[in-house]
Amino acid sequence: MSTATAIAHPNIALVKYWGKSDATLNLPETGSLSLTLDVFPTTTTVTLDDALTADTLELDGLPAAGTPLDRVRRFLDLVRAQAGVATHARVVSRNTVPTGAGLASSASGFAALAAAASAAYGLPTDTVSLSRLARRGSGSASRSVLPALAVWHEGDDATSYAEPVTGPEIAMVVATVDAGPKAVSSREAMRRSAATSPYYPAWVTSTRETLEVALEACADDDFTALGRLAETNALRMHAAIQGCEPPVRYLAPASVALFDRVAALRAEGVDVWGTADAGPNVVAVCRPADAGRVADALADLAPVTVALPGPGVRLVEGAE
Ligand code: 2P0
Repeated sequence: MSTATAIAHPNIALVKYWGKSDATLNLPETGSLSLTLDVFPTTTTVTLDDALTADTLELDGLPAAGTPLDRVRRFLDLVRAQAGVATHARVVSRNTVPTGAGLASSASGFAALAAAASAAYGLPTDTVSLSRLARRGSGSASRSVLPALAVWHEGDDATSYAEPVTGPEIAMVVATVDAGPKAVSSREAMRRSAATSPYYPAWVTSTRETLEVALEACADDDFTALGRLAETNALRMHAAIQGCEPPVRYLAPASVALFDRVAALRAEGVDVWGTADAGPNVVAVCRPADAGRVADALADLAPVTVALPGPGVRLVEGAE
């Protein structure tokens, strides 16, 4: 019985992915740039089983149904088609952060699933193949295949994958405002933004420009320029989201308070910038030497976790 286990970590984008050019192939409208973290790993085991008539999914110790199971089954259908193998599988996945908390559990989840499923079904496990495959499960998962800084290219099915980027030393202080599931999924809000937000075309144009400048800042080892671009890009994404009909708003009063605290720290001379994904949690982007001070300054507003650059996805020994 073929089985494989993989571990992947979430990533936080400095230049965000928000919108698709192709929903079936899961191609992004623009490229994006992220940091894979060293916290909150997902461990996933895929075990082929001839006795199964459908794939099963256990998520954090409980049998999963509904959307999570459907997404895993569709993903494994793709893997089976590529591998030419019909056998169904048992998938056991464990997150160290609550699923759907806005901390990119789908990124670590589908990166780990892509690696474990590729190994179990006999598909290639090189980084490009895994990144392309992980993209089909969840766009941001293409970046969690890579360690540390990674750029995920827009393009076509063959060329849209993530690659490593060399850049400045970065730490991230994750401030968890709300660990519960979000009211509107990022997939739905992304679709709604493209379909209804009058700011979406400007978001696409500006993000393409921002990504180019951000990659230059990485090449120049310019933390300050990269941090500033990241905060601007995040607020522009939320502006585009807030143009949706029916309305979507992810930032909460506590999120705004955290952005204000980050700005106050900057006024005190700390090189720190804010970002936020599709939820109320705020991530402070700073130099590693400042991470302790930043964490202390945010801790009365929300529980904080200090993260450093983390590893790419890896296959490990051991079964479920
Ligand atoms: C990002 N997010 O770049 C952006 C910023 C959330 C806000 O990628 O539909 O779960 O599965 O491809 O990857 C979240 O979107 O969306 C995301 P799908 P995904 O990190």
